[in-house]
Amino acid sequence: MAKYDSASLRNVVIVGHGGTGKTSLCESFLFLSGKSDRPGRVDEGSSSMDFEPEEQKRHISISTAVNFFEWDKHKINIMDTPGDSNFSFDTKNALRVADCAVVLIDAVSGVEFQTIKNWEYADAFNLPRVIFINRMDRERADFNKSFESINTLLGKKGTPVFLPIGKENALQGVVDLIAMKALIFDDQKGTYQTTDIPAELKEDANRFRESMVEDIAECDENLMEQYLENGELSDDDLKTGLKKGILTGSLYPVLCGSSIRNIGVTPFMDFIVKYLPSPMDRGTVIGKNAAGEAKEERAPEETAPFSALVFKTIADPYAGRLTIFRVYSGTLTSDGNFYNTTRKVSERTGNISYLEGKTQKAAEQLIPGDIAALSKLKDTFTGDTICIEKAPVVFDKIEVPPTIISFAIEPKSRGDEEKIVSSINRLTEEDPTLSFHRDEQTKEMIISGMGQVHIEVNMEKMKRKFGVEVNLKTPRVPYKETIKGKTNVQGRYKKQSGGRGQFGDCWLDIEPLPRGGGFEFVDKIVGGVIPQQYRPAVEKGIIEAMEEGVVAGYPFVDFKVSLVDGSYHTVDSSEMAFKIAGSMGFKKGVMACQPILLEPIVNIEIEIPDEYMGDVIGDLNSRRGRVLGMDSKGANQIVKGQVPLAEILKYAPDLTSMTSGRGTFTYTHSHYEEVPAHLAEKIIAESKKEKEEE
Ligand SMILES: Nc1nc2c(ncn2[C@@H]2O[C@H](COP(=O)(O)OP(=O)(O)OP(=O)(O)O)[C@@H](O)[C@H]2O)c(=O)[nH]1
Ligand SMILES: [Mg+2]
Repeated sequence: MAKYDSASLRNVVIVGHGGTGKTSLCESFLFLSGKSDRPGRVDEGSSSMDFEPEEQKRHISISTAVNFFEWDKHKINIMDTPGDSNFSFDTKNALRVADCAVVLIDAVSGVEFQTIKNWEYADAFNLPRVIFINRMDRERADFNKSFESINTLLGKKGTPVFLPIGKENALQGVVDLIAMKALIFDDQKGTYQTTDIPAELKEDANRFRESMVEDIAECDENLMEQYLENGELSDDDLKTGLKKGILTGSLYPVLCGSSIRNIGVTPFMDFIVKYLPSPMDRGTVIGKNAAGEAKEERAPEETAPFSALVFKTIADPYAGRLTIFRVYSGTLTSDGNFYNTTRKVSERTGNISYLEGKTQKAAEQLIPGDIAALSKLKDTFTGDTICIEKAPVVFDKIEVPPTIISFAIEPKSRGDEEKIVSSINRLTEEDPTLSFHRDEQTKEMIISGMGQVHIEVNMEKMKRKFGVEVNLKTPRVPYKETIKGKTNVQGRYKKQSGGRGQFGDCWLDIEPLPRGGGFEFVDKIVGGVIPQQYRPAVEKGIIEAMEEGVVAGYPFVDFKVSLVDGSYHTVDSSEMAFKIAGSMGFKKGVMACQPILLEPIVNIEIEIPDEYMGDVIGDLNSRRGRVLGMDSKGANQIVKGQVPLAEILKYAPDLTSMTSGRGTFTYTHSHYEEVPAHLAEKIIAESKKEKEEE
């Protein structure tokens, strides 16, 4: 491999809605640059970028794959991201470390919702972008319509620099509006002939060329002056203006082609080299110092202290952990140490490699801006900043989003519980959006994540990598029980059998506490009607009994018990006897206090485009939810409300179908409320049935 400097490096992330051809475009790059001898096919499971079995089975990408190719004396690092929103965390991390994004749009569907989301993420990083309208060879491909959707749905004016020649099956090539030439592709190998623009496209080409020149001129005052004077720009000015416009985000060039047929791809590779920014063009980045102030500057120079951000981790049960990072400054050699500022630990560097899809290629020394991997690190994970200890810096990482769906998992084989815990820990190393806990109340093992597909994919991975199989179930709702009324009740336990008997007797005042009040016990015994040593036993008895309430066996909360009176026997009384008396008093007493079921209520925030407001609010009402407020965020609306947890266990897929995938939501536990009577009956009946089955 040739040696490169930072100016001849490109870090390109490929994003777009699912199925727009991102992986196929990467395959085309690899094939046309000579890196692979035939283009891998997603549909045949032969793609080197979709190499995980879970990807090959579904024919979608579920994880960012990193590779590189060499083109025209440049090294182009490519990051092929998943289009599915279940795996957005990976996509965001790749956007975070890239120097530019290729945004893919399908020529039939135009801009789709996940493309809008990715566009918004890219906005947050001020990432230069180029748009590629792909799949121009498909039936009903429509360049103009797709181009217009950029304006209407992304709210940005795209600047065409390629126009298609022909479409659908008759797609022949592209008009290059910079050279004002037609590129006709006569085989599937990416080679083309340069000809004059066909007569029937001349008018369009002239019109689009003019608007392209105008857009470029608008990026720079000097260019604008020249343009106004001459009505054109010189070739050099046009090219430097285009590059600058892309870098500053004032211009979004639009190209087109077909990744499967390798049409328009080779000139796109030329375009990447000529016009997309290098790490040098992107310049100095700013990180935080030890005090958390954003003051540490790092330039993409070899002499600068080494700094890099980890944006992905691959956990392989055999090869160990692979930690993938992007260098921001300085270099790293394999024979030293580095410092992890996020976790404040030093680690040995070990082997450095470049990623080539599934495999790696050894790398000796890294240049500023490069993307590479370290193997078998112990303490370094996604989001960590690594650097040299003498020049610490912390770069902002992508925060792990809150999970939105949970399942209870049950091992298929008995005794696999422990293996599940250790396997999931390994999976979460690779994917921190997966989370696991054991519910204290329901005793279930709960796995949570970003969507059903996300959980399913991870359970498949667990089976493949660690040999553990599980069943997924809807998790139980952690209902609780409480009382609405008061009572004064006696708990009396008396047993006489031959020798020493058992005797405990207590009088309890039972009353409700406000929601969230928990349990309170007050000892109001005066004098010695129950000796001091037995009174705590009454409380213990109640605490044990309240674990399983009288309504449907759920834990009892929000009530107060005062021990007000009682009696004892000098021989027969014992702690045990008073414990039983307390428990008996509790059970009898709460039955007389209108016991009820409580259910968890969550705070929910739903982000949706305006047009879905009516549907989403109507649906929330039908789930017994209430809207508490609304807000706007960019072009979207945010609905804030509260809803019973039981009603949103499967909200993620429902919201997706209600909003064509454009809605997102988060929720957090808020408080408990009484379950409406008609629903309580059902819950009680179900719990009874379960008990009988046990
Ligand atoms: N006709 C046509 N089909 C294409 C083209 N590019 C990709 N496809 C097909 O479109 C489907 C999706 O392609 P992928 O490359 O997997 O798309 P992707 O954007 O990587 O999809 P995700 O990874 O799921 O987000 C596959 O069936 C491809 O064969 C193209 O240029 N023309
Ligand atoms: Mg893909």
